[in-house]
Amino acid sequence: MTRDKIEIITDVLDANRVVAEENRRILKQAGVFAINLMGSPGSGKTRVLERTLENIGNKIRAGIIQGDITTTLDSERLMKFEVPVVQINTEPFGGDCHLGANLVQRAVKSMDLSQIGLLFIENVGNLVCPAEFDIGENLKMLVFSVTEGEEKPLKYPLMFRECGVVLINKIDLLKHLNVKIDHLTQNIRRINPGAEVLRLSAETGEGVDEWISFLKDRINLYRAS
Ligand SMILES: Nc1nc2c(ncn2[C@@H]2O[C@H](COP(=O)(O)OP(=O)(O)OP(=O)(O)O)[C@@H](O)[C@H]2O)c(=O)[nH]1
Ligand SMILES: [Mg+2]
Repeated sequence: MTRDKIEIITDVLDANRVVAEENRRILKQAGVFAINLMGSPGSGKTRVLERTLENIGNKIRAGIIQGDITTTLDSERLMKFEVPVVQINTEPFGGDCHLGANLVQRAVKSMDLSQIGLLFIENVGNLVCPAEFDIGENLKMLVFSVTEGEEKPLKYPLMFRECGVVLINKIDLLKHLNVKIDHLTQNIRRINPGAEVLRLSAETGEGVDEWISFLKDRINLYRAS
């Protein structure tokens, strides 16, 4: 057999992308819709997961991969739900501030994918680095809390540009802040006009129905594709 093209993996992002594509294939074969859940430390990613698992109903079976530099604290919070949870700690592998496709693949391969239809991968809390790394997800999602300030989409554009959906979280706190949610939304749209922008409070439950309905629509679209 002759080949007219030799593929050269030139950098770490290239190498990561190859493994990410493999992850996407593995997940597609199993019919699993995967979400890369990103956001600053404390923006409410795990709280949103808790709310989602409480409200998603029993037709969609979820699984979770939890990414943290260290500790299993977030996984422990999710143990009350009857869903498979796999923890990745990056500290033994250099303490990266983001998940890479390799580690995600190891976690994915340790799960019984036939038991789930939806996989949340909570990335390490960080508004910058995780946006650079494809991990094989079908949707990149940002949980951004109003306490972070309305100018952040302009200062940290890559994360906002990459995400298909932005959940503006902690809206229950708006009354205590000098943050205009419409201005924040405009800033998100300036950076990424195509992103779905939803508002919610994972604490009070306001806006959760709209989020669940968006999520179910996206899962159905994926299944039909
Ligand atoms: N008032 C209010 N507090 C919230 C809301 N969502 C999350 N919190 C609180 O914010 C804090 C951080 O929430 P987490 O869910 O741990 O945040 P995280 O993004 O998972 O944090 P890391 O995994 O460490 O990056 C907790 O004390 C939550 O109870 C919300 O909608 N409103
Ligand atoms: Mg968390």
